[in-house]
Amino acid sequence: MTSPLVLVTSLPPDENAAWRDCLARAMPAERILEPEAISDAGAVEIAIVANPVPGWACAFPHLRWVQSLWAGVDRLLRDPALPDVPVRRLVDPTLARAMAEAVAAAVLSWHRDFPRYAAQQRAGLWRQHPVRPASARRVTILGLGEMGRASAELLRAIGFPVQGWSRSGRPAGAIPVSSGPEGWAACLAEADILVNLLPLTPETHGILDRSAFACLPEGAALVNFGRGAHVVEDDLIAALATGRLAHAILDVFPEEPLAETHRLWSQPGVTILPHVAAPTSLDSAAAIVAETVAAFRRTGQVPVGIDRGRGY
Ligand code: NDP
Ligand code: OXD
Repeated sequence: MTSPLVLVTSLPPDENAAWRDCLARAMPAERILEPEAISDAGAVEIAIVANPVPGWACAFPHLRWVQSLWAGVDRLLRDPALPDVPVRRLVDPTLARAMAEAVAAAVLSWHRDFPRYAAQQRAGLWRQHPVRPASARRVTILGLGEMGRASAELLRAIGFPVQGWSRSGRPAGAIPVSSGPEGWAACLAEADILVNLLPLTPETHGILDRSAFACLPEGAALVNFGRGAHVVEDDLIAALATGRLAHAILDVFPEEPLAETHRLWSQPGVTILPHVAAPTSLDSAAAIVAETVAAFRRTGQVPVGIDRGRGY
């Protein structure tokens, strides 16, 4: 009999059960158990995780690899007790499509003045503003990975001039890509709307700070769908106060949920979303995990994980 797969999450019990059932349907030949149900923890080789509590892996001394159900693994990697085994993150075209939709919704809502009209509605004000064509609104996407590329392609199809910035500057179809410190200031200077889809790593932590905002054109908008800790909050608020930034649409925060008393809730020029840009689709994620597990069972080869040194 093969060893069980352990499912370790910090999700509410109903969400945890939904994942367990969905994974079990995708892998009928596997036993998928929560940590409490495992009698021989030493036999466990594979862990499937979603925001597990730090230290979780100490109970499983013979893990061979870890599969995250999230695309971003920053929180997982911050756990000092995480063993030195391959960590796989979720790479799922369904997730990338959902992200592209959310990015397009955010960019279009700012581009077509929806926040302004919402404010006018609250004041009972009927006033029309001139419409600018998409072709006259430049969008820069930070991070041209799975999420960034899908988003860039959709925005380009709508008619926005889109460019990207990444670590390697790897070509991304028709999207111009710059990289490194050389490309940084220039791609910000051309960002009427800046979309952040970087992973959170030691290099990108706090990357959206006062000096970054100072490079943007006056009145730019920020869409942060990456991670909250990319943004230096005091610098964001200062940039909104001076008008350098006209608006920020924020889906991610260093502490989630955002505290009820947090100042960002009532900060003028800020739209808050509760981390909903690209929710993981249980069915497609479970199918992807099932394929990886099946390949491991067939070949005995541990799958390749993310680059732990780079942090993504
Ligand atoms: P990928 O790993 O596919 O892409 C990451 C991109 O960021 C790559 O283009 C990479 O460059 C670039 N990058 C990484 N480090 C640097 C750096 N130091 N300087 C410049 N560029 C850098 O990740 P995904 O696209 O799948 O996901 C990105 C992030 O989106 C996740 O880590 C997560 O934080 C967030 N996310 C948010 C969700 C939400 O609902 N809000 C849902 C899912 C993800 P290169 O191409 O050279 O490797
Ligand atoms: C993810 C996320 O990383 O939901 O998958 O943010």
